[in-house]
Amino acid sequence: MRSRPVVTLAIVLGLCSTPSLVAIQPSPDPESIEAKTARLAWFREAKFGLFIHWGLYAIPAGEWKGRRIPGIGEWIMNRAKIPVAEYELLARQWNPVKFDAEAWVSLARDAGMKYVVITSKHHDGFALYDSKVSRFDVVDATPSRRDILKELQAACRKLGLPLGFYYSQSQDWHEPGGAGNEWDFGPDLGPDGKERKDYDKYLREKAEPQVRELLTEYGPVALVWFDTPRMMTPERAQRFADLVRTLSPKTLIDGRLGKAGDYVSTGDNVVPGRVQAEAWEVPATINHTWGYRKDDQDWKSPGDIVFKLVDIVSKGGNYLLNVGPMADGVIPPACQDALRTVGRWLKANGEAVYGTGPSPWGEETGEPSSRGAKDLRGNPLFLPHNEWRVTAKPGKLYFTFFQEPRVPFELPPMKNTVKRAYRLADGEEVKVEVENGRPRLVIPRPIFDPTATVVVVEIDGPVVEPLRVADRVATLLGLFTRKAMTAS
Ligand code: H79
Repeated sequence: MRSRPVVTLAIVLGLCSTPSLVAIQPSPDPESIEAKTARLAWFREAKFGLFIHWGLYAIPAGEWKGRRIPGIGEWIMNRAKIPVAEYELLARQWNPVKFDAEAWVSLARDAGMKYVVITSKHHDGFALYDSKVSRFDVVDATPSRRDILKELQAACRKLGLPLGFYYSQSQDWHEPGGAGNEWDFGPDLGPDGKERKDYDKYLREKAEPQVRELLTEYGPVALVWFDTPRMMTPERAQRFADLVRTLSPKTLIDGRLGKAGDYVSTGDNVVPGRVQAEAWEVPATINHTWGYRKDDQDWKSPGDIVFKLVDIVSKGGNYLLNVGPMADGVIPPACQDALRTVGRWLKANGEAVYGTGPSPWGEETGEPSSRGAKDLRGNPLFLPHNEWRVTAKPGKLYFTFFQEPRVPFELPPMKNTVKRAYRLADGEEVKVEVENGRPRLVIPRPIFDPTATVVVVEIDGPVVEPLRVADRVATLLGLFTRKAMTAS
């Protein structure tokens, strides 16, 4: 049974745009389940994290030699087929004079985010810290010489936010043995599918020692965020897992190592349709790129971000929302504004998010198309419903409305009785009427906060006891019988 949620997740996602991205793996050995649950406790509470993609690619910012290079900004070396020797020269221009680690972490805190994950090394191979096993890093190769991760680690410690590191374990376009750079070093695989590079040499001499450095010198490391596990056999993935587990047993492993981690990572920007029991996380962009691109200022609105956060949390997941700082070290101001607005909403309504459990129902998130329509990948088309979501804590349900209900809002079926209901942001009582045995909320119009209004419903008993169809029929029959009896 334990593997089912993961399978369902994969089916609902209908993924495969980035085939390697979701770990569809059997659950880990039983001996580790307790340890895993304990490791995951903070992560399951946190719900909302800040992802940061920063590196040399912030300098060209989507443009190379006067040409606009389409696609995600951190892929520019690949998309423009920039030779290593030329890309390396960018390091000489790296001088982020406005970088202020505390400003970044304060932004995360103000946005209501509870953890930070930054690219320690992306596919381009450039490390944002002083690595002893490579000179292609922010201290050895740049005039700035500031150790970005050291400064961030100090800021996160000071402000009390856990810090995790993205690490591209497979792709490293700077190294002849790393995966992905086929323009300088030829194809990773031959026509026979056999590996043609000394990939294990790269793993042994760069990737594994760098992960070791991060875990030992930049700890405590909240999590390691591996990505795109090309050529990651279970044995190779296990070597990384062993490093993490032995050097830092509390550190979480994401879902893209190449074997099951502590939680499932969905595809980039992919939100599953339904509640998932397993811990999971959506990595997502705030515009359309991870690394900064000067031509992408299309920031998601605060309302959109709040919806996505509550939607994800009501399905049991975490939202890891990315920003791409500019080369001078500043996070684009418009994107900061959107995040701070989300933070103000969370200040009043965070009780409906942090530490909550998912929806006790789940049918509210949408339904398969009744006409049997298929999506682009041939999977049954899922039609989401986006009017409201619900999260839960013992004895309490948090209904978040993203638009004004058109009629009094009938609570989903449950055996529990409703004790009272009130608005979360200001504590104002919300009237509960009972009609045909079903309680409904009478929500004053116009709705309090058109972005998202939370109504807390207190129930008897700690958890919702769902009312099955048979129970509902019985209730209705009971009512009819009573009515008939009083009428006669
Ligand atoms: O770090 C971010 C991305 O750089 C990384 N994962 C997130 C968290 C990622 N690596 N690979 N992918 C995402 C899939 C990449 C797909 C594409 Fe492309 C890159 C589409 C366009 C550029 C590869 C190159 C496929 C077409 C061109």
